[in-house]
This record gives sequence, C-alpha cells and structure tokens, in this order.
Amino acid sequence: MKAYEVNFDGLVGPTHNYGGLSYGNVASQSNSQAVSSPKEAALQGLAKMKALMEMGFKQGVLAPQERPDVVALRSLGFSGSDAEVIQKAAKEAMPLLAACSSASSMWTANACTVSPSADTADGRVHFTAANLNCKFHRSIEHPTTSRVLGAMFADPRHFAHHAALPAVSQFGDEGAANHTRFCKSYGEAGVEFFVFGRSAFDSRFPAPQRYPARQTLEACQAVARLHGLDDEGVVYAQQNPAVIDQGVFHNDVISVGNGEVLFHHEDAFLETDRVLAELHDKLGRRGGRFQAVCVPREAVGVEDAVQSYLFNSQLLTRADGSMLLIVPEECRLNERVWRYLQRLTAEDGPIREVKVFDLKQSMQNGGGPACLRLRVALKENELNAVNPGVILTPALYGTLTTWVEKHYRDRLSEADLADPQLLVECRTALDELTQILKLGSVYPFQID
Ligand code: SUG
Repeated sequence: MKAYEVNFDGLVGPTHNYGGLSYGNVASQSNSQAVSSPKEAALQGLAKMKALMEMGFKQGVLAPQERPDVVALRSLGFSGSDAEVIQKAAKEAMPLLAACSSASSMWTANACTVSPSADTADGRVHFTAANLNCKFHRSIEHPTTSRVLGAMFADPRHFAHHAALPAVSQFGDEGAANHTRFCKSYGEAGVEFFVFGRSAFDSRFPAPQRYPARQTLEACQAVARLHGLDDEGVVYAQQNPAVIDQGVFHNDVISVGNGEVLFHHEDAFLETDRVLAELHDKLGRRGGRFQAVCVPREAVGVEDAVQSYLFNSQLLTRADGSMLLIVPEECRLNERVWRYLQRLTAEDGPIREVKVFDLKQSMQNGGGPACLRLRVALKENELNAVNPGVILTPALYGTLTTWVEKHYRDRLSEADLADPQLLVECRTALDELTQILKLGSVYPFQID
C-alpha cells in the first residue's frame, strides 16, 4: 500500500509574542520583549504550508491553543472573572501572564512523538503527547494538544493516543523534536532514533553544565514501550552536552533525518561512531541503506548552526527519490552556511536542492521550519481516516488566510498581554477555526 509523510504545521496563534521564556534557547532570550506581529507570523507559516502543498507534498494543519490560558492562571490562585484574572496577573505577576499567553504550541515538532503503524506491535499509528515539563509555558500545552490530536486522528482502528508522561523532570519529554525515523520507504518498518540530553536515574551519562537538558533517556524509553516498538527498531543516542550548552536545546537544532539519510553536525552526538554503526546495522536488517551526511565543524561551527538553524530544516523526499532541504532565510544570510549549502547540493549526495523560506517571526523565538511541523507517516487507508478538515487544500489555504487577516493583530507588545480583549479575540478566532477545520469542541472555553 502507498504511504506518505504528511507534515502537520502549527498554525501560529493570535497571541504570538516574544516573552523570553526559554532559558537555553538563544533566540528566545535575545528577542525578549521585542514587538511581535502575530498576523505576519501566521501568514509566514501559511506561506510555507502552501508552497509545500504546491510542490506535491501532503500538508496538514494543527490548530493553535486558547491563550492566555486562564485555567492555568486560576490554578495559580488568580480569581474573579476572566478579565479580572488577566488584570490581576498583569499587575502582580507579569512573567506568569506572559508564560500563560505564549503561542508556543505553534512548534508542533514538540506536540508529541509519533510512531507509524509499520513500527508498532498492534499495527496502529501511536501518538504520545509531550509533557514539555522543562518550561512552564510549554507544560500547559499537552491537555489541549491531546484533544486536538484526538479530533484529527479519531479512528481507534488506526490511531492510538497516549497521555503525556508523568510531569516531572525525570520524564522530561519534548516530542518529535528529539525523535527521527529512518526507513527504506514510509510504509515499511523503520528504525526510530531517540536522542536524549541526560539520564534521570543513571549518573554515568554526563549532563550539560550551563543550560538544561530537556529530554531524558527514561522518557524516550517510556515512549518506545508505550508505542510497542521492537528493540530491533530503536536506537538511542545521547546528545552532546557541550552543544546543549551552546544553545542546542533540541536535537532538531543539530540534526535532521528522513528516509535513509541523517544530516547532522559533527558535534551533535556522543559516541557518534557507535550510534551511526547501530543505525546502519538496524536499518540494514530492515532492508534499508543508512547514509549519514556529516557537516564538519570546520565548515560550519555550532554557533553558526544555532544562529542560522541549518539543521532545523525539513528534509523531504521528492517524487524522483532525491531530497530537498527547506531552510530558513537565516541560512542564506550566514555566509559560511550558505557556502556549505551550495557545495552540498553540487555534490553527488542525496540532498540536491535547497529552498529558502522567510519565517523570521517564529525564528526570533527559536522556531525554524522543522519546529513548525509534526511529521506523520501514514499509509493510504490511514490518511483516508484522518479528519479531512485538517488537510491543506488551495481552498483551505484561502480560508485560513482570510481568517488570519480578520482576527489577528498586526503587532503585540508585552503591555498588550494585559488587555482582556485579547482573550476575547482569541476565543472568537478559535471558535471559527474549529468550524473551519471541523475539529468539534477542543478548547477549554468550548467544553467547560
Ligand atoms: O520550546 N520557544 C520554543 C521553540 C521550540 C522549537 N522547537 C523545536 N526545536 N522543535 C522552545 O524553546 C520561546 C517563547 C518565548 O520566549 O516567548 C519558545 O517557547
């Protein structure tokens, strides 16, 4: 049966702002308090989705969340009407209001981990929502994420959903950003590659010194168990703690894989030779030919990789089997990175073309092309079971663009977060969106 990789991009929410909320994420910290444009951010994301759809790739949309999250603010002791909750939080604890107002669910590579049906014991596609418990503003995403995923992938004959892992740092889980799947073709059993930053229970694994390692080995192992993955189809690797300390807060900031290819920085992992050999052997036993494309530190240093987001690219297989890399504009602006990319595509390797997208609004919070998408490999019958409302078509693109133009603000500063009207605008927009995407009731304001 034919199978596809479908990219579900996060639609940027109406409260997109620069809160400086992610310690260890260089862009988030350095753009703290800058004025954002939610409208521009959403339109930049939609333009990428449209371009991929027009290139013939299957493209889906993942809905944003209700923000500010008044349920979270109430749980922290703010009371009264919704407007009063927001005003009290603005007055007494602005950092909490900023955290509860983040549009961070746009980075759907962190929504969950997905295992395609060819890899799982029960032959269903498995989803585990990520607890994202390293950062408060992200830890509040998973309940709504689970409802949205449930409304998109509803058929229990094809799709199995698992709740987020226990919300403690020992099981810190950041979802697909630290997970890659290698395969000969999307419908065949593959090898799932889990990358962790530290171990919670085994002190033999070194931890970074400066910035937090968000993903633990124990979280990766729990997800592999929940999904019913066979040991022969799993490889674990530790991210190099030294690169976490240079701002590589997720593995997808330093490597990306697709099909039989891993595109990675020389310093991405610990025990690189062992990891690559295991990937090679395990994929080989699944009938595939693993191929690593290593970017040497002399060509591109870790600092350039973090600044340009070279590895936060989408590596896509074109109809003729060759690969295309979708990179952010920042790669073209970085001389060393751009020179490297020219060389890479001129060689006889698997990556033949580079396409550049302007995603500056998201990039300023540390979210590149790969952060904005959740990959789900689906067989034809599974794709037919997906809620058709979330699959991008030219008509849906038009509707969503008009919806953004109608509901989103042109600019948002920290002071604007104190305005209770922003919540009203967000709810009005999302109520309409659930009808456009045919999601039913998924938001707290729709179900409480
Ligand atoms: O978790 N930034 C996100 C970026 C996530 C990128 N995702 C992947 N690499 N897959 C994060 O650090 C910043 C929000 C702010 O500062 O306003 C933020 O949450």
